[in-house]
This record gives sequence, structure tokens and C-alpha cells, in this order.
Amino acid sequence: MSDSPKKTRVLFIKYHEAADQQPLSKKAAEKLGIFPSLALAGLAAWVRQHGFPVGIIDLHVENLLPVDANDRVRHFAPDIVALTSKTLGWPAVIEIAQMVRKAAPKATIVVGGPHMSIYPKESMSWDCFDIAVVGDGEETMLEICERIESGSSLDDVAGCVVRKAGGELVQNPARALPKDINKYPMTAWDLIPVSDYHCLTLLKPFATMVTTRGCPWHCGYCSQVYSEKLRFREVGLVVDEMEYLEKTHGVREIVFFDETFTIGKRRMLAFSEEVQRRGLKVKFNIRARVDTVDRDVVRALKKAGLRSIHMGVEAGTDRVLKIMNKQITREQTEQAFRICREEGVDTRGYFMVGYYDSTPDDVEDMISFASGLGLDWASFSVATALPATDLYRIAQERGYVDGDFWKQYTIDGGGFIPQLETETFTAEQLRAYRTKAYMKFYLRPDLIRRKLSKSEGREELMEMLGGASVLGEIIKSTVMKRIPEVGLGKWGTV
Ligand code: B12
Repeated sequence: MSDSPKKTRVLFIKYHEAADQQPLSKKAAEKLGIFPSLALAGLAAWVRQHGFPVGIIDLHVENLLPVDANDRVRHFAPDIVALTSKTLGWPAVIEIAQMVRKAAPKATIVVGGPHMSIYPKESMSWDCFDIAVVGDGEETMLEICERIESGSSLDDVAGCVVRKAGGELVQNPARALPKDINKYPMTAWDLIPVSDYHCLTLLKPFATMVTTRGCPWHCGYCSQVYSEKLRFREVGLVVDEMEYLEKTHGVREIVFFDETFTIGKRRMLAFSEEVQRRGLKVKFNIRARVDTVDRDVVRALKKAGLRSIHMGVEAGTDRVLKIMNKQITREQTEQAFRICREEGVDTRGYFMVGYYDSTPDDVEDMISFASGLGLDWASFSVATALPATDLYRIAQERGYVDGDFWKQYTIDGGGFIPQLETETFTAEQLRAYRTKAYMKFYLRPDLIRRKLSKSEGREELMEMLGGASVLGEIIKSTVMKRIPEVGLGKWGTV
């Protein structure tokens, strides 16, 4: 806990993260949403609680290029600069670190995040980074701050790869996982421009939260950067943060970004009760697995303010679900979405095109399955073999990707991200199937009628118009290149 103010100044910088979300242009991706970084704003709150002066710059929401942030960095005069990294955003992280190196040559540059849990040593081949933090960051970050404050060496900080004074890299032993995540404070909402973040489908102002850590499932496409060990934030603390957001920042909707918010029926019922007991008005949306959703849970959450529920459907056939190791069935999916519909909760399904060993028939099944589930929104992506996934391992074994592509990408600081070309699909066909799926799903008279009848206000109408323009961009990117095998050649065949 904080006793006295300390002198080590810590600056957290977030980069532009929408730029890489193919097939959308940066502008269209930004229309879909710009979100705060919970990692950085959470760590900022934690080290501030221990007396360190902190600042946050979000280059994305402030629409700044790294070079434009130069003066801000100089003005803050940081002793430590903290950056977070996902694999796809890695080139941008290097760009910022290089800018920081020039603007604040004496600052220690610390990088953490999912990409560091996979390639920390390779990442440190970039000398713009001083220390790479693997896994959960709170304890390690605090130790780094305290050691810099007291002038001690960073060489043996656990849970990191460190560059020693002579340039040698050392990978220190891993740090034990914190068992109790309740001791960490809520996100430093007071340090970020809450009302500037936006998202097409959310009520503004909105905020984001993650209430669990870890995931016990092993879906084949998911980058396994977290521990299997599930850790929960206490319901009371979760609702405290919601109450604070509503009362202090006027937040109208909260995005729970937990991959599976609905783990533990008792926890869900207690959460719903507590939100109602406090009389909160804030709405929220969640991500869930279809096998963790039943009528009691959906009904209780709806009463507490649940606005929409997002679930991974991924495929239309049990055969492909099995290959993905998704551990759900088509029937469970139908049932979960039926319950949500009956309970009046909006739904969004996520689908994937082009998983290995899937066929054009599987994709067609998926497209018609998506249209028959009564969803309000659907997202279709082309399978990407991210590092630390079974999909990537298989892709390497079968020669769909060159060697350890992501390792080389890390060392090179980027590169063309390959789409999975398999024996069955070319990359172009996959993109065409994705467009076909979007067109078939969104250009259905029943869906358009339903959306128009549901849209009560200007906000929802704007949401629909925004969605239509993003859809237009997806269609334009593929229809220009006609792929007859997929049935995009003539509009009539789509
Ligand atoms: C929210 C979210 C998003 C939001 C991002 C919002 C934001 N501004 O942060 C949106 C929707 C934009 C998004 C986009 C994408 N995402 Co995403 N996303 C998540 C999700 C669900 C939660 C992240 C989160 O906030 N967690 C809570 C915080 C507290 O945890 P954390 O970020 O891991 O941080 C902890 C540690 O990693 C560490 N740490 C992190 N940063 C730092 C920095 C320092 C200095 C230190 C010391 C420590 C540290 O300490 C933190 C606290 O312990 C995760 C899955 C998950 N459960 O975490 C996927 C995840 C991060 N996303 C992932 C992916 C693949 C994507 C996309 C590529 C998806 C797509 N196809 O477009 C894009 C990438 C965009 C880009 N170019 O970067 C992968 C990343 C895998 C990887 N190898 O990088 C994850 C892990 C999901 C998965 N398992 O596959 N995502």
C-alpha cells in the first residue's frame, strides 16, 4: 500500500490496435471500436497504489502517431515506460519503443502482454526494449518500479527476460501465479478519457472489464498464453466497479471481455442479485460458451441489465467442432441461442472459415446454420494460425506455413501475415467465403425487418447504418475479385 510518494515516474503507452484487422481498412476497424487497455490502466492503478506517479497515453483514441507523442513523453519525463503487446500489434510496439528511446533515452522500457508470454527472448532482440515481462504483470512490474526507485539491479527480477548492462540477455525463472486477484485495484479510469472510446454496437459512454483470469478449455485456434487455472474477482468488487463507472463517469454500458463470463452458475446468480440490489441502471454485454448458459442464468442476467451475449459458434458441423477441440455441439449451440432469444437478450455469434480439414460443404453448412440461429449480429473470420495454438502446430507440420513463421516475424519486426492455404482452400477463396457469409447473413429480409422493428432510437439506427457501411467495405474488398467456385460470381448465386 502507498505510504509516501515515490520519485520513479511510470508512463503507460497504448498503441493503435485496429490497424491490423483484415479485411477492414483502419478507418472501418476504428468505426467498429476503440477500447481502453485494461492491462495498462490496471497496472497503472496498481503501481500508483504503491506510491509511484503514473501517466497513461492512448495513442489510438487520441489519434496520435508515435512521433506526435514525442513532446508528451518528454514532458512527462518518465523513468519507466510500459508497453503492452499482442502478436498482431508487434510492429507498432517496436515503433513506439523506438520513439520512446529517442524521446526519453534514460527511461527503462518494459514490455509485457500476450506476445511476451510466447516470444520474450526473440522480442528482446530489439534493443529498444530493456525488459520483457512474461505472464501476469502486477508483481513483476511493481518489483521493477521498486528496484529502480532504490537503484538496485534488474538483472535477476523473476518472470522476465532482462538485458544486462553488457547487452547479454538473461531469462529469469518464471514467477508464481498470483492466486488472489482481488487485491488488485480497479482500472485507473480517472487517468483515461472514458467518454472518447467508442464502438458501433455500444451505448456511450461505455467501459470494459475482465473479471476472471485463466481458461480451462483448449480450443485449437486460441493462443494459449494464459494459465489453465481459473481465478475469479469477487462479485462485490466487480459490482463496486460497475457502480463507480455508472456514478462517476456516467457509463451506460459495460463490456465484460472475459472469454467466458458465465463460468459458475452460483456466481452468475449472486452477481445478478447484487447488481439489482444496488439498483444499477448500467447495461452490460458478455462473452460466453454455449455450454455455460442455461435459462436461469440468462433470465437472472437479463434482469440485472444484460443487453447482449456473444458466443463462439465457429462451425456448423460437429465434425469441424471436434477438429477445433471446441468441446460443444451444434445442438448445444441451438439451445443456448434459443434460450437467449426467448428471454429477450440480443445475440452475436462468432464463426470461422477455413479451419484445416474443413470442406466447402462445411462452410456452406456454417453459413446456413448462422442464418438459422436467430442471431442479431454475426462475425465471420478466416482462420489465422496464431502462435501458441494447436492450429499453428498442425499448420507447421503440414507445411501450410513456413517454419516458425511467428518467431521470424518477431525478430524481423513484422511481415506479411499468411492466411491458411490448405489442400482445400486458397487464401482468396477463404476471403470470398467470408464475404459470402456476411452477405448471406446480413442481407436477409427477415433480419433487416427485425432490426428495423427493434431499433427504437437514433442510436440504434446509427448503429445499423454504421454496420451497413462496414459490411459494404467487406463486400467491396472481395466482390471486386470474383471467385466463381464460391458462388460470388453472380449476385444471384450468392
Ligand atoms: C479485450 C481483448 C481485445 C480487445 C482489445 C482491447 C484493448 N484495448 O485492450 C480487442 C477487441 C480490440 C481485441 C483485438 C484483438 N485481439 Co484480443 N483479446 C482481448 C481479451 C479478451 C482480453 C484482454 C484483456 O484486457 N485482458 C485483461 C488484462 C488485465 O490482461 P492482459 O492483457 O493479459 O494483461 C496482463 C498480462 O498479460 C500482463 N501485461 C500485459 N501488458 C503488460 C505490459 C507490461 C508493461 C507488463 C509489466 C505486463 C503486462 O499483465 C496484465 C495483468 O496481469 C484477450 C483474452 C484474455 N482473456 O485476456 C484477447 C487476446 C489478447 N486477443 C487476441 C487476439 C488474437 C486479438 C486480435 C488479433 C483478434 C482479431 N482477429 O482481430 C485483435 C488484435 C488487435 C491488435 N492489432 O492488437 C489474443 C492475443 C494472442 C496473441 N498471441 O497476441 C488473446 C490473448 C485471445 C486469445 N487467447 O487468442 N482484443
